[in-house]
Amino acid sequence: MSDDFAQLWDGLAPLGRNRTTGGYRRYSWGAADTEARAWFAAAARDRGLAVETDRNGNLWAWWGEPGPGAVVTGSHLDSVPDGGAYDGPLGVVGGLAAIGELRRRGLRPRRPVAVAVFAEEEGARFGVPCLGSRLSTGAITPERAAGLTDGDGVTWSRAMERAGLDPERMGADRELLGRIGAFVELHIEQGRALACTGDPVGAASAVWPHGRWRLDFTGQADHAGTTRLADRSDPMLPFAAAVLEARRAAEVHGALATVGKVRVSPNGTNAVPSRVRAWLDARAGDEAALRAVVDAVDAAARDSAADHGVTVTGFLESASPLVEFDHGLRDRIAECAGGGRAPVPLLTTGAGHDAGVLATAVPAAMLFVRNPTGISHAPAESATAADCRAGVAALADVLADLSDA
Ligand code: HGY
Ligand code: MN
Ligand code: MN
Ligand code: MN
Repeated sequence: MSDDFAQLWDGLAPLGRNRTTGGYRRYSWGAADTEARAWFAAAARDRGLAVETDRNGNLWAWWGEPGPGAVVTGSHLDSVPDGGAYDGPLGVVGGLAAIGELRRRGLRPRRPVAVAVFAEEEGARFGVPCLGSRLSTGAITPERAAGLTDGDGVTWSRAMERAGLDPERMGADRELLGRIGAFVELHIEQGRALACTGDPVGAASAVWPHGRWRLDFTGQADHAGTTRLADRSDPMLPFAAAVLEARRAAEVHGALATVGKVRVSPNGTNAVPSRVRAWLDARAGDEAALRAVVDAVDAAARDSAADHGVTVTGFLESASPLVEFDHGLRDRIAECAGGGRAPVPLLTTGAGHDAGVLATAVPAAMLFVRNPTGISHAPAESATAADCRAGVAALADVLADLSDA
């Protein structure tokens, strides 16, 4: 394996990294994301790929005329706040490096091959994850996407316009999806399964059902030093009850529930808040467990709000059903990635991916690269160079196989 991967990696890794925390802050259409997208387009063109931006802001780098039966790989460049280096970029850099590897082997695909970069995969700025791939598959309407806003009230449409795109063109892209014969995303594993089995590479079998709910707790702002406890309508209390119930219910139902984002208004030390806005991220191996956790949190929030004279309103921001990847493609890539030895292990994941969204429209699958600590969505996310190379080599084998190279 040439050190094409290392050279590409060194070009992208510094973009958007926060020097203090070592984490990444690449928010869609922001300066760092724009810089990373420009880096991708230049690196792809340097490799003779034709680069286009689709109607929903996703980037496509084509090897060969875009056409039916295309074999597509890729991932995303945007990050969560202070995200790790590999979540997304490993699949983007890995895709470019895998094409470089096919060329190094003197292989010429008989089908078009492309590397895609999907917009707003983390939903860190506009709240709905996999927004670019959801728009392309019609999983979200352009009307709803257009009105999504970031923390400063900037809409998705406005941000697209500022990036030089026409939001009026947003929407399901059947023509583009019709070209795709198979989509295979390379991604760092966000867990420790491969670290436990000792395999550098694995393949995904399914993505858990998961979703994001917003809870608005509205009370009465008041003075912290003069308002009697009995006279308060403090939204912080039902918020706290909801957070504790999320943890309890998740334990009971073998699920995962997180409240990692909260906005307090007016957010003053000496003021009883008027409003607490919080987001619940819940995930489970099956829909029933997921539903049970969300219902339990909703009930706890409402009961506590009633006790404290607070109103609570819940909004479903995004939901993703259980995704079982295409069995034929899944098994074929697991075999191929095994390189003539045993197929690589199959893993379920609680992490959402563009591959999971695209799976509703085209045959899709995922390859995972070992994550020695399992840590992700944090600056400490890591993967060894050897395992990244093993992932790229496996992806190259898969692309060669699927594109009849
Ligand atoms: O949050 C997730 O599941 C993924 O990292 N977008
Ligand atoms: Mn992520
Ligand atoms: Mn990701
Ligand atoms: Mn993804």
